[in-house]
Amino acid sequence: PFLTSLLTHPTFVEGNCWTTFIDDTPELFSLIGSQNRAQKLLAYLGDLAVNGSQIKGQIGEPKYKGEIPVPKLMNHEGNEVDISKPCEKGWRNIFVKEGPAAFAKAVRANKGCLIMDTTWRDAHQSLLATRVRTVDLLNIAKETSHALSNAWALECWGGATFDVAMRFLYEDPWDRLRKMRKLVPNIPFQMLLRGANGVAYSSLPDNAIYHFCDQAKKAGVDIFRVFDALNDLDQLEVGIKAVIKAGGIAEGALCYSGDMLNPKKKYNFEYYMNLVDKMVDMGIHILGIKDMAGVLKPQAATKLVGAIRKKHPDLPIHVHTHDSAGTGVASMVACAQAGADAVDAATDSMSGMTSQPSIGAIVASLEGTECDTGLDANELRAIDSYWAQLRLLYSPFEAGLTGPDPEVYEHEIPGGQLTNLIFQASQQGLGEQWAQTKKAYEHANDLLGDIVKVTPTSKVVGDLAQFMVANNLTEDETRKKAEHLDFPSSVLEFFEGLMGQPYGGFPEPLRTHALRGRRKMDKRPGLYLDPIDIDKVRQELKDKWRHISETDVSSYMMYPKVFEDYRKFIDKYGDLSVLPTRYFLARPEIGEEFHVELEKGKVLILKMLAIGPLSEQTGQREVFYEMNGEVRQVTVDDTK
Ligand code: 3PY
Ligand code: ZN
Repeated sequence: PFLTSLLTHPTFVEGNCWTTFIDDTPELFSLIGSQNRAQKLLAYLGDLAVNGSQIKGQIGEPKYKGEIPVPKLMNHEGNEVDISKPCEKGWRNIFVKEGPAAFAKAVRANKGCLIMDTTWRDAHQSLLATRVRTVDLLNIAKETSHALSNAWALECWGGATFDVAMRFLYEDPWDRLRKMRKLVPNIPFQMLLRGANGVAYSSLPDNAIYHFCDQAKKAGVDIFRVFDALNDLDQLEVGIKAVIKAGGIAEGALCYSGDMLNPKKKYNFEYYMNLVDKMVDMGIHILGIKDMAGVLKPQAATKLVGAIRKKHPDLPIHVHTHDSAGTGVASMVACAQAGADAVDAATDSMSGMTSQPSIGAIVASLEGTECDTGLDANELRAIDSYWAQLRLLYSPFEAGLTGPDPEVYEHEIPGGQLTNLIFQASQQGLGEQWAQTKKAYEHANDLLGDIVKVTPTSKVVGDLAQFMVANNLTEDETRKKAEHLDFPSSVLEFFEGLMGQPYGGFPEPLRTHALRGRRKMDKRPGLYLDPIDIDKVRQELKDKWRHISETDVSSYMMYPKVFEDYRKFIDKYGDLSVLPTRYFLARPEIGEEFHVELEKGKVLILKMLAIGPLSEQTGQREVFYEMNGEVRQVTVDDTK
């Protein structure tokens, strides 16, 4: 391709070529760059055409493959909102100009109850296996900056979105963050940080967490919701300190579990109040109440939020929930009325069940009261019309939920995990076994000492439950036979202490029986880990991949193997984030024309012409595409 670019370059053709021509003509390289990119893109499209989508978790093709129009926004006076530029008004300005303490003070002084929209993170993590791609967020970003300009924040990063981006969508999560930030300069961006685990599934050396938070703040995160899956204060402290050092807003979150109004349950009112006091002492700017399973009933919400409000009048309170039981709106309204400064909700068509409660329902419920959200229902509805269609495009990742599951008050499975387990059960046609799995989850939790369940401890309980079902073991039998059972690795890691210390200690003698001589950590795991030599890691990555940014270093420290696999994929197929989702998930019809903008102004016009016959000798097929008017072909291994 280089020779072709050179031979066809106008200067060369005119015979005006001098010796430094190649050095002085950088567009030659960009031309080769885009030809290379085009060829790599064709390799992906060819593969998809022959072998179908290889995206993990995808079942079938999208239900809707048409264009998704970006809605017009009409304000309450009936005038069209000018969305040619992102909105500049919003709560983020206070943070940017005056810092975290000023932000906390301003939201405390606000009369109503603000909303955090979770659509860009938890809602699709809980409903669509975290598969929503960057391009689909960017397409609605400017409009969102206007419609939600009065929101507390957009939750748009962290949690599972980080590894899923690289692992399954072949995207750089940092690139997503930077691009969203450009289009939404005004609304605070919030992320979910798993304390000393960062965005991974077990503890990392502390310096990796500090490095990560510093990079995340620089790339555009404002508010960090920091939690620990066991409410282990030592684990939480690592994350909180790293956020404060990075200059971010530290939202320290307690994970709400059980039912604090039920005197038989382990986690009571005093337990939660003590956690709040300890986090306040650590210097948090905001208190988060993280109800990951949606078990915070309205009455408990009123009592807990009311008491915190009274004891810590200057502390902003922000509540998160899932609507699994169907009580999400009622609980969030109760929180607002008890003095919460912000509650979480998702756009209507991405809300309900294992996701957050509906933003429209909460806004309407609080409208005109002293807890008014300051959001405009019409503008929210316009944004929602985009999401209603987008959800159909992502239909291959639907778990098939049909209604609420109030049994969550018993099994306490977090929203995201509930969707996963239902999906797995429906794949295996396990109607009967699903009921059994939910019961086993309850029993597994009891066996482990009734622990707080959220990533990564929820996986421990889930793995143990599936292990018990598969081996036909009751709770009692598991306890009795523990010395002879080969427990799932996550259970052993939990018992070793790799996820921190559970409240009330580990269950004995089960822990000792299960570990059979493996190590037992009694302090936070980070204290046993040596710091990472970040300079060395950076150099090694540069030697291997040449172009390495500081955020790549962070990705690698979080997920070494996932990062390397992602880079190998990019080397082979290029950056696919530019490909519209419909063509990322499914092949086009023969003759259907579509456009891909490789970069600003460089548009490819593509049309699949034919898929050739299978060659008996090579096991390959030729796929023919028309690209900007020229016929191109790719050879693809038929692996079907
Ligand atoms: C995550 O850790 O990804 C969660 O969403 C926990 O609720
Ligand atoms: Zn959640």
